[in-house]
Amino acid sequence: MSVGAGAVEIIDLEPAAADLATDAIAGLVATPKTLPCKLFYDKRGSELFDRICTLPEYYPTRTEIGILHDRIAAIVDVVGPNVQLVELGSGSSEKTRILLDALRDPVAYAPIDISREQLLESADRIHRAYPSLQVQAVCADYTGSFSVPEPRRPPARRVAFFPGSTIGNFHEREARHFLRRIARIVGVGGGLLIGVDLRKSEETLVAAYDDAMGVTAEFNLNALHRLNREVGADFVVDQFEHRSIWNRELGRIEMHLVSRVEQSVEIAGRRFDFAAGEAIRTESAYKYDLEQFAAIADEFRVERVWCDAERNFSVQYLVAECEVDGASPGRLVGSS
Ligand code: AVJ
Repeated sequence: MSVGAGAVEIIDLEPAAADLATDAIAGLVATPKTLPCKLFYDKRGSELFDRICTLPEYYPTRTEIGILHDRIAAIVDVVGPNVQLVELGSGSSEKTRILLDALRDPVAYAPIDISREQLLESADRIHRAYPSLQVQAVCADYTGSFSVPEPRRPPARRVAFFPGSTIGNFHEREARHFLRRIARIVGVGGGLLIGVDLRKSEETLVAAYDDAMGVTAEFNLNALHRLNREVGADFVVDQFEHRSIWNRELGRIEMHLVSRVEQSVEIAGRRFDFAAGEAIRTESAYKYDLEQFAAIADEFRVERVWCDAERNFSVQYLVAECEVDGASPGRLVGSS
């Protein structure tokens, strides 16, 4: 589907309709019980997430925006002119605008998002703010397989933008695979501008996921409200409480919903029993050292890393390299 000359183009890859009940049940039969973190982002959850981003304890958003603002000259310098900018999960366009305001002659902006409504809204906003920029909205699940359309004007390179430290929500193996897929999508010499949250004191991390105003608790509990609303589950939400813990061994923050009492819950005709104190893990957010992250992004070369003064958060520019059978990337590029 494509709408009128000069308007936003929509490439609809028809992401499979999310089957909430199936995903929830798959997590709840596991030991320990889990629920997928994508459950958070219905309309209410997305609003709560936007509020989280403004909380004093939640340092990642303002720190990343600060780095982007302060280092934008250096960033556009390494990214270069005439790029096709591909955004993975185009939720908040505030970060995108910082880039688009400074990039030299970007060829096209291709936001990729699973939520059609949000995608069209944000693509349209960008189109109105940058009328001469080709906007290629791709409705797809960026964690699945997707392709990026060629822009009208040939780009110097493709650069993916993946802010927010959302990479932290992937387990290590998934993160490795995901980053390899991105490397293939941007191609050798293409780039990835990514926000990566860093290890820091347990106190700071736990507070970022358990704020004093209780917004994160509400965000977490909304997953249960959503299952009640959308698949007719019968969670008594008051009988669960939010918890955020630092798992030192695995290097991740975990959000849990802890059952306050012994109880059972029914979802789509299946019953799940909870012991008093039993937890459902609803999110993992891995926090990396720079070295660790570089090892995971193994088909990229880390070109530049920008941090805030406290080294709480990093914005990194990675360049895709071919890494096949130990052959040197230079030779591979030269011979292909
Ligand atoms: C920005 C989606 C990666 O782990 O920080 C914020 C979401 N969860 N508070 C994060 C989140 C709880 C989040 N991501």
